Formats: sequence, C-alpha cells, structure tokens
Amino acid sequence: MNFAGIELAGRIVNASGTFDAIAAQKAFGDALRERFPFAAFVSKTVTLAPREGNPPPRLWELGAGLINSIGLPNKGMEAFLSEDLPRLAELPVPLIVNVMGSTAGEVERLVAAFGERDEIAALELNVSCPNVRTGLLIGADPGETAALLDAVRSRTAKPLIVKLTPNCASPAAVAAAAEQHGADAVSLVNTLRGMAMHPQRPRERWLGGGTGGVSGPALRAIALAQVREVRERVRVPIFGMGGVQSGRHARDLLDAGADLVGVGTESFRDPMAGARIAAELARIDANSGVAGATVQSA
Ligand code: RRO
Repeated sequence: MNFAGIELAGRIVNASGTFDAIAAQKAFGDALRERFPFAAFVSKTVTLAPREGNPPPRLWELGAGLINSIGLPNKGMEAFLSEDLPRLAELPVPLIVNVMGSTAGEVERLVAAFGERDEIAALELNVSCPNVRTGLLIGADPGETAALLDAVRSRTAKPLIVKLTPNCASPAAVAAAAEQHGADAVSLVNTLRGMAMHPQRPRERWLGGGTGGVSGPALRAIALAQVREVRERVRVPIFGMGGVQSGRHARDLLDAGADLVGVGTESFRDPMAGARIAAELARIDANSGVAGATVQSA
C-alpha cells in the first residue's frame, strides 16, 4: 500500500515513542530484522537540543492504560543524526522521524536537516508543544498549525505528517488547517492529558511532571470518534492510533477512516504485538473478502 507517497508492506506501524528499535536490535539481534513487527518505523520525538526529560516517576498504570510523563528526553538532532540514524537505517522498513520544536525556526532547522537524508522516508511533526512566543499549544490551534506549516513546508520535499493532539476543541479544524497549508497526512491521536494522585501522600501528585498523557485502551473510543471526525474534514491520508490491541481494533480504526494504524502502549506488554495485530487484521479481511487482503504469518 502507499501512504502519503511512502510504499509500505502493511498497515500496522508503531506509534512514536512506544518502541525502541535500537534497544530491540540489541535484545533480539538479527531476529528483529528478519521479523520486524511494523511496516514502517516511527522514531521517538527528536528536538534540536538534547533534553533530560521529566523527573521520575514518569509512569502510572491505569485500569485501562497508562499515563506517561516522559517529557521528551532525547539526545538532540546532531547526536541523533550521527549515532541513531545509521542504526535505524538498517531496519528493513521505511523510517519516519518524529520532530518537535517550540518555535517555527526550531522546527524549520529539524525539517531541513532530516529532510535531506536519504535514510528518512517522511517526517512526523509533533505539534503537542507550546509556542514559546505566543504560549499557545501549537497543535491545539488551527492558526498556529497553519503558521508552522507555512514556515517549514518549503524546507523539504519529503512527506510531512502532522501528529494531532486530542487536547483541543477541534482536532478536525487543526487537521483542515494542516491540509490547507501543505501537510501530506495527519496522525492521531496523541495522548490525552491526565493525572494521578500520590497513593500515600495526600494532595500530592504522583508523576514528576505533574500531569501526563493517557494512552492504551482508555483512548480507543476517543481515537475512533476523532479519526471519523477528521476523515469527514480532510482528504489527506490518516495514520490512526489509540488503544489498538487486536486486529479487530485495527479494522475498526480503518473503518472509521484511517489508512494506516498505529500500535503504541500494547507494544510495552509484547514487543511483537505489531506482528500479531497485522496477522489478525489480515485474517479478518480475508474472511470478510476485503479486496487485496493477504494473510501473512505472524
Ligand atoms: O515525551 C513525552 O512525554 C510524550 C510526548 Br513528546 C508525546 O508526544 N506524547 C506523550 O504521550 N508523551
């Protein structure tokens, strides 16, 4: 299948930040390359400068998912290019690099640098970040998102995928602004803001970052509704994700309007979940006579 100009062997891809392909390569060796669980690999968010991330604790388990408050720890653009890119380029699938900046100028530099690397198939713009000048969450505001795309679009010919946040009044309005200003695709949903109280200390919050992002099964119904709403507003392809744990969940997101499906939190339980879900989806499609369905072994 083709997604925004990228040729892919399947429809199941990892959600950014939920699968560390370099650590997995160390743990599983050649077996990972021979049976990579996703049809493309999306990196964790990369920023211009290195970042430490949030103080611990960074995770809280919910009955129906997880809250993370990781806070974007990463080695920064230069170290990513010199240390991580050569390893990620060895993966047997196209590479999508997720980037974030707190000004349009920062994102421009990231897009320009990554945009000229042949190892990278596409860029995902993580817009879940406040604009340091206006204080507005870029991805929560159609005008901010449009201005960001105006600044970066001409910096690369590679596909630009805008990762939408569910923490706003209308993800569909942001998607429409992204499309009108040159996005080749949109991805959704990122995590939904949440919080956990400390189990022992009254009135204290558990997470070092105060609040975090809710992922996992708790998000699935929200993802379905938002993907459907975005599908009704834009023509660009949609990379849908949120709480997918099975081929049935993936089929539901595709039926709601997604073209590609992300697996996130489920990979923490089982790193090969992507392969299982792809096989389940192929079986569901073969049994229901969906055109082009082929059953692959897991
Ligand atoms: O690093 C994080 O805490 C984080 C990011 Br950048 C994101 O986009 N979504 C999320 O749930 N966590």
